[in-house]
Formats: sequence, C-alpha cells, structure tokens
Amino acid sequence: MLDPYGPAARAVAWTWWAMFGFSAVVLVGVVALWLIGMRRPPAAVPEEKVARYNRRWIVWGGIVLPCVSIVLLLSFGIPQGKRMLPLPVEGVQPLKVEVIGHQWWWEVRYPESGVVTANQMNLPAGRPLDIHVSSADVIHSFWIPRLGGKIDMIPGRTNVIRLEADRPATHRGQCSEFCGMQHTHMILYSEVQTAEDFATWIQARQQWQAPAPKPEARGLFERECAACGLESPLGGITGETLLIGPDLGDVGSRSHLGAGVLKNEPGAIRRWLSKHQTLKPENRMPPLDHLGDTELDVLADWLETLTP
Ligand code: HEM
Ligand SMILES: [Cu+2]
Repeated sequence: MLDPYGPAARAVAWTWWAMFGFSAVVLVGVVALWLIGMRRPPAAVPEEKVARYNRRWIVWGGIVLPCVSIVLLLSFGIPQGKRMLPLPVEGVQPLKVEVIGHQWWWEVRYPESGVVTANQMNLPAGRPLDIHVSSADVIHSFWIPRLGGKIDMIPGRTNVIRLEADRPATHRGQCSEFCGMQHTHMILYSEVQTAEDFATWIQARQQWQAPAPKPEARGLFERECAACGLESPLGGITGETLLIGPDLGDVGSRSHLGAGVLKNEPGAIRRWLSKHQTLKPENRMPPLDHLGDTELDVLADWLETLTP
C-alpha cells in the first residue's frame, strides 16, 4: 500500500502519510500539554476563570479540532475516491477485466478478447483498467495494494473499480474479506506488462491450439475433471460463467497453482493432483485418490503442455 505503482495507489498512500503526519502532530501536542500540566504546580484559578478555560478546551479541542480534521480528511479523500470510480475518460479507453471470486480462487475474464484464465491477471501499463468484480459464492474482496484500494465482491452484484498501473511489475493481490477456511490462500498474482507485451499475451491465448491429449488423458479428463467446468483445454465451455473449478486452458504457464499455494515448477501440477487436499485443505476440488499414479502422470504430463 505504501509502495504505489499507479495513480490510485499513490493517492491512497498520500492520504495515509497525511493522516499519519497529522495524527502524530496531535499526539505529540496532547502529550506535551499533559506533561506541562502534570509538572506545573497547581495554581489558584478563580471560579469564573475555571469555567471559561473549560469551555475553551471543549470548543477548541472538542469541536474545532475534530471538524478541521474531518474537513481535511474529506478534502483529500473525496477526490481520491472519485479517482477510483469508472467515470468517462477522454483518450485511451479503459480495459475491462472481470474478476469473479470463488472459494478459494479467482476467475479472470477479458470480455473484449474472450480470454479467460484463473489466479493470474495480466494487465497493460499506462491504460485505465475497469475491474468489474463479483462472486460466485460468498463475499470476497479484491485488493492489489500496490495498485489501489479494495472493493467487495458480492454474489449477484457487480462492483467496479478504476485502477491504473504505471509501469511493468508483478504484484501480489489478496482476498481481503474473510471467506472461509482457505481465505489466506486466495492470492491473485498480477503481471503488469507494456502495452505491446500485454497484446502479445492476449493474442497468444486467442490463437492457442492446445496440444491434443493422449486418448487416455482425454478419457480421464472427460470423466474426472470436465464436470467442474475445466474442459476448456478440450475446446469446451470457456465463456460460461459459474465454473466450479478454474479454467485450465493455460495452466502450464501460470506462476502458481491453487491461488498461490504452490509454485508452478516442473512437477508441481503432478503434486497438486495427488496432494491438493494436503497443500490446501478443504479446497473445493475432490481428492483424486481413486486414480493410480500412472493416470495422474498422464494427466499432469498433458496439463504441463498447456502453455500458450
Ligand atoms: C482429474 C481431474 C481434475 C484435474 C486434472 C484437475 C486439475 C486442477 C488443477 C491443475 C488445478 C489448479 C489450477 C490453478 O490453480 O491454476 C485445479 C484446481 C481446482 N479444481 Fe480441479 N481438477 C480435476 C477435477 C476437479 C473436479 C471434479 C472439481 C470439482 C468438483 C475440481 C475443482 C477444482 C477447484 C475448485 C480448484 C481450485 C482449488 C483452489 O485453489 O481453491 N477439480 N484443478
Ligand atoms: Cu477471502
């Protein structure tokens, strides 16, 4: 949050520092007055003056100071909140990205290009981004601290936040509304790229022809996995909403599996298939204990090749 990579985040960081500075001044002032008061010998103050002094404290400390603080805070905060609203802009139009929260993973859609992925969000630098968030089950909250504020993801409702990233970098996003057992392991890596690299990334997915699985892998996949909306590698239902499990169309190219629990190194997909309930207890994917080692090998070998 204090390491901003975009205008919205910079505004939030500024407000934070301003609030910190102002409250530090108030704290130091109050402590100083208290120390002075404690060390000063009691003075014989006449009755009528006591009442006047007390009134003065109430007016200045109890009314003026809070009012000034609130006005200052709002005069910073309102324009900054406005910056995150999806208002019309001139010039480069915002990129629309839909992010749908699931227990406990992120569905990410680029409606303009039809690209769908999960647990990773590639974004172009220097272009406004309208992130349309919603949820398939409980309330989650979308938050990439280095890019801006957070926004609730509510089932049956779409909220929109306008963000922008000003330079390429990788950022960690985190679900920030407690959503059950694996809330902590609901991480969304966001890769900000140059406009050209982002276009290449989108194009690679649009033009990608997934390598055909071996017949054995295809049979297993159709039988064991496709029911959860995972069939996009077979040219299936990408484009539908309400998937139960993440789209696997580009799973081989993701930096992590299980929304951040496992680095996607060679062999990681195989590990996920046999150990996912240990790596991420109670996640919504059923254990695959009824499948043998060779069956899991065949599936993992194929999924690893899904790298647009
Ligand atoms: C053998 C069949 C299956 C295979 C090969 C498979 C593969 C995978 C892989 C590789 C992931 C990690 C994806 C990522 O994090 O990017 C995953 C996650 C997931 N799968 Fe499966 N899956 C299978 C069956 C199922 C079934 C039948 C369901 C639904 C009942 C399901 C639901 C899920 C869910 C909910 C996640 C996300 C878990 C989380 O991170 O919380 N999967 N699956
Ligand atoms: Cu959560």
